[in-house]
Amino acid sequence: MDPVVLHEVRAGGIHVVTINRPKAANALTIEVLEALGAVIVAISADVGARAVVLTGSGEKAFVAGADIGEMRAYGVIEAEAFSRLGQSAFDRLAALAVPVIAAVSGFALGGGCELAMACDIVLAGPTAKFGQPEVALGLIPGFGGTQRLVRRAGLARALELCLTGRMIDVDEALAAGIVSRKVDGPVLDAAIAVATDIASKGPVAVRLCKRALHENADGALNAGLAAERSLFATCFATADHREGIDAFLEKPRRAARFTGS
Ligand code: CO8
Repeated sequence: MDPVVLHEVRAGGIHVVTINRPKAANALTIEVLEALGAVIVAISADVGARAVVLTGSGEKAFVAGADIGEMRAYGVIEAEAFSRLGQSAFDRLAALAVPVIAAVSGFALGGGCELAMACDIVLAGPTAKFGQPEVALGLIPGFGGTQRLVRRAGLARALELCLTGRMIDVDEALAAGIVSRKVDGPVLDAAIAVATDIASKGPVAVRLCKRALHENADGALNAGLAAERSLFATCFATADHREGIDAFLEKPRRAARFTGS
């Protein structure tokens, strides 16, 4: 049996993670969520990690949601445990120190839309379709959709999408703030290119920048500005900041050689 989650570490500290159940539109089972959790732990332990690309196998789907067949047997207790498992995997993905880039082709529905929204950057191709169709199954989103969609797309759009279960195309998802950028060529290649670009920047600065954007995202402006100030100042304790500034100021200007220190 093929592993349900593939994990490959490419040159330059780029981790590529693929949800690998193409015959079931990459639907999320307990096994997938546990395997994803284990991969996230491995990435967290890699000090050389620079960025993560997350995608689904095949062209049909990024992830078409939680596995509906598996959920059929659930009672209230099993459903709560399943929701907790998915939320915790997605929270840990979002909390990785390095940026996570979703490469979305095809369906990103239910848990798939929720998974994409747990990523820092969402790249999507022309076939991408997003939605929270759970109400059609007599359910509600359970892997963070009611919370992350509001934060990304605003309450009015989130209510309309969750209450109708309507599927939207990539252009509407881009306008809603679910997608960061639409790409016309192969989405995985585009995501690797973004990861490679990020990997060429100051590694400590990239991590601190991600933290500054996420930290206090829901809180008061003053607390967010204080966190930003402190993280900004921390950059000045790195050798990389001096290298970045020197490389810019040198004549002729040169590319910085960051060491992550
Ligand atoms: N679960 C299990 N299998 C699925 C899923 C899914 N979510 N989506 C697709 N598949 C399977 C199909 O059953 C089919 O398998 P088979 O060939 O063996 O019959 C195969 O993938 C291909 O799918 P289709 O034949 O249906 O392909 P279509 O092109 O006709 O349609 C769609 C593709 C539109 C993606 C359609 O399959 C669909 O609507 N899928 C369901 C989408 C959905 O409702 N997702 C939300 C699920 S609920 C959820 O994610 C809640 C998350 C939180 C849960 C926590 C609560 C406890």
